[in-house]
Amino acid sequence: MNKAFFKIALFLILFVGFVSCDKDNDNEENLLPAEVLKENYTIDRFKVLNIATDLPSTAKLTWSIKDSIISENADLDFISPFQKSYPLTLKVEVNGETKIYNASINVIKETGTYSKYISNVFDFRPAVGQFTNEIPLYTSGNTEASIISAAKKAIVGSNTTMISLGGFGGYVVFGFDHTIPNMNGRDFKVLGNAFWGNEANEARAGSCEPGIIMVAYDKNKNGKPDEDEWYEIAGSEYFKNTTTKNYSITYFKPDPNKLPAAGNEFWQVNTEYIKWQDNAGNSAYKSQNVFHDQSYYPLWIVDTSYTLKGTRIADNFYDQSGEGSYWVGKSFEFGYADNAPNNDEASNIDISWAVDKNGKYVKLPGIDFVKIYTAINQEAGWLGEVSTEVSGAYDLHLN
Ligand SMILES: [Ca+2]
Ligand SMILES: [Ca+2]
Ligand SMILES: [Ca+2]
Repeated sequence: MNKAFFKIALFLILFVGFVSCDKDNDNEENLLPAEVLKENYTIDRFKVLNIATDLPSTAKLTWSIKDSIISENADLDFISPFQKSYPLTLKVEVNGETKIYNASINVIKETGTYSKYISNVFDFRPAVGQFTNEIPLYTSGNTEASIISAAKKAIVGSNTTMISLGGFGGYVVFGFDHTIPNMNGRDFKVLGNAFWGNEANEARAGSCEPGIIMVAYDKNKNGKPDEDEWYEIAGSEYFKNTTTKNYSITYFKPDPNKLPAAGNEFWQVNTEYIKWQDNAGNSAYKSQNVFHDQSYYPLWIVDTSYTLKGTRIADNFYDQSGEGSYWVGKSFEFGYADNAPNNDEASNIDISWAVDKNGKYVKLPGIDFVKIYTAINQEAGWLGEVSTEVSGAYDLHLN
């Protein structure tokens, strides 16, 4: 062994180390390309810009506008209500290596004019109810399509009237002419006819008939809500054990010739009017009151029964008078339709409350469609069934 040997050995170790180190660098150069983003993106206000990347699955992505992280997904869904230019930064980390990419997103004014209100009604199927066939009005020969178009006349635009969804499960599906962006805080308002009762007796109670709100983002851009695009807004009752998920109820068409007569006094309800049955093994009758003598079963539905389903929340009405004369419905804290007066913050909804079927929060860039259905299966004495009313909705970000 001599000095020369050691020198060669040392040289070899250093050389091999250098080569392997250089090889690592080469690999990482291959993992992270020089270009990932375009220099500029252009998108209309209230439209979602999708920027897809094709990076190794082990890469950690951080999308930012200035100092705010806006996403950590592989793809970015960007939307803004403002006509503005945004400096976009994408940080990519993989195998301890970090690379920064920059781009600019130009949000431009759309051509044409958006409406902040509902622009279309896709579906309407009320449950059995005292306003069914009245709001909107059924006339002889009407089909499901004509009733949906009557519902559309009622709640599209700013000049709206009301539709009633009847008892549990009755629903309406509507949409907007743009995507309502999911910004910080609440994003849209649902209009109903809730009002407070005597606040000296009880605050935040009165005529509150909560409806579940579902939202959909038109991810596949086909202009309609698809089954896999729906998410439920998890209102204040969603995670409570008094709430029943996947509840379903079947209503049976009554034989008009075999009905007991209703009374003449306002509290005399016909308690054996329309039979219903739920998926928990309960069965009973919906009652008919003296104020409404039209059929409570939707007359355009030819089937002798129909089933409605969804999340059911606990009964919220009780008889405050103790003698059946004054029924009051308590308002829930947040996240429901027709649950608080239209000027109350509780009628405003945050898209960030949306959850998937397993109750896991989802991050939607915005929403294009809303479905509302009655969340309660309760008869409130002479007031009749608890039924959600909808008289419109609007985007809180569009002025
Ligand atoms: Ca929001
Ligand atoms: Ca769709
Ligand atoms: Ca109502």
